[in-house]
Amino acid sequence: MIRFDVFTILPDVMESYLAASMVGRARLGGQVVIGLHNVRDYTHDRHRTTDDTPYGGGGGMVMKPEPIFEAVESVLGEDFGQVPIVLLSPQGRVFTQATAREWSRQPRLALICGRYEGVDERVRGHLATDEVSIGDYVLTGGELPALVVIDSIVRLLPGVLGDAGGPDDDSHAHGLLEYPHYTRPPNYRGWGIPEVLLSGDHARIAAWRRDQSLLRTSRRRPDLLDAADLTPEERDRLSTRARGADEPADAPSS
Ligand code: JD8
Repeated sequence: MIRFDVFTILPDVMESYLAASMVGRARLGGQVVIGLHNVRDYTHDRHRTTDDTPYGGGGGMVMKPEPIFEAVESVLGEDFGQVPIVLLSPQGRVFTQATAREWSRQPRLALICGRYEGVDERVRGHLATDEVSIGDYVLTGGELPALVVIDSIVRLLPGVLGDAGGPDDDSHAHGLLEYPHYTRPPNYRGWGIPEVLLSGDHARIAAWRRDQSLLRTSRRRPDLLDAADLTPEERDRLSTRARGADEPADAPSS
């Protein structure tokens, strides 16, 4: 079981996604508990103010430190100091599958979502223990990044994905892109499927899939190959193999 505590001024927006997705099922199954905490509930003024103008001037608003500190300290209680407190921010290190795997072994994680121009720097310096970004593009706040982090961790938990062919089978598990997938019909608008997939020869199918993963990765994401889990033979083959177009699809099967 893992517990997430999310600090946001938009808990309702997050709840609608978290209720509907596979994360929703994991919550019903008791593998995940998600506490959504409205930072506004931790303000003390009549207007429940969560943001203010920046010192030094300039445009935009900055999220005030007090409601965020008080919310996190109050919710984490005795666990404060033990739990990673993650700030979602474009300035963080990029969140990867390796981070998802590490955090999936934690019993509890706190996620702070800013809005506007971001949070007062003291949140970053004196409350957050980690700062991550989900990628190099600009969003309007940390809520979508927090959902991304939660989703990527929840699907790694035992018993969440249901059947076999789970997390180990997919893209990034070995550091390679996925092989092509096909389902019925075998001929759609004249486009067939690779004959090998109809052969019933499981060794040949596994070899074809591995080969497709390697070829795809070397064509589309050669940057992944350094860290990928490859045999010396596979590395040797890739270095000598022409990195041409993906092999053309096999002839239609019918
Ligand atoms: C948190 C406020 C908006 C960002 C002024 C636009 C993560 N990969 C990512 N992209 N964007 C975010 C992100 C954006 C956020 C906040 C995360 C809080 N904003 C700000 C800086 C410029 N506005 C993110 N993780």
